[in-house]
Amino acid sequence: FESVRLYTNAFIRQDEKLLLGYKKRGFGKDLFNGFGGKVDVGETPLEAAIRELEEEAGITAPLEHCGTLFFTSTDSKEAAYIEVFYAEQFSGTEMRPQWFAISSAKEQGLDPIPFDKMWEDDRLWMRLLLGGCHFVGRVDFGPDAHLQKWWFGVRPR
Ligand code: 6U4
Ligand code: NA
Ligand code: NA
Repeated sequence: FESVRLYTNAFIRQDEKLLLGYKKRGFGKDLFNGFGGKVDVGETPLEAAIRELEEEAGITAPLEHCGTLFFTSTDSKEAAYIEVFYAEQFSGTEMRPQWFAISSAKEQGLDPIPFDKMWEDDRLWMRLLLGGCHFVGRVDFGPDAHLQKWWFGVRPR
């Protein structure tokens, strides 16, 4: 890669439910994901995470930093450095966001987390996030955004 771009990604959990949004355009189109985007000049990752959560989901939440991811891709000269945040409460209205069941036991008839409609790496680290770990990971993507290699380090939160 020739350059690195800094992003945020924020996940809201309530008991056994996880809030995700369906991306309608741009990078990651047609995938479910947490809420986030590019960190603007003069912003900290936490400030950007709070702003993007407001812009994309219409909610505010006491976000806590829970991990760091680094992605490279053979399809791009730009690597992605993503600060991941989570919260267990939020306020505000929800519109595009959708709840999914965390445990295999389906909660209130919700669908399970749609890993087949998410970035391929999410299944690697979501269990760390939901399991209470602080994590750092690097994922290298090959052609067509398929996983090639990954490395993860974890510690308790
Ligand atoms: P614009 O429209 O330029 O303002 P912005 O909302 O700033 O866009 P966007 O939507 O391109 O940025 O951000 C990409 C989002 O996708 C960030 O939340 C990071 C996330 N993301 C990128 N690669 C990912 C991957 N491999 N796995 C993952 N999330 C990824 O889980
Ligand atoms: Na975004
Ligand atoms: Na943005």
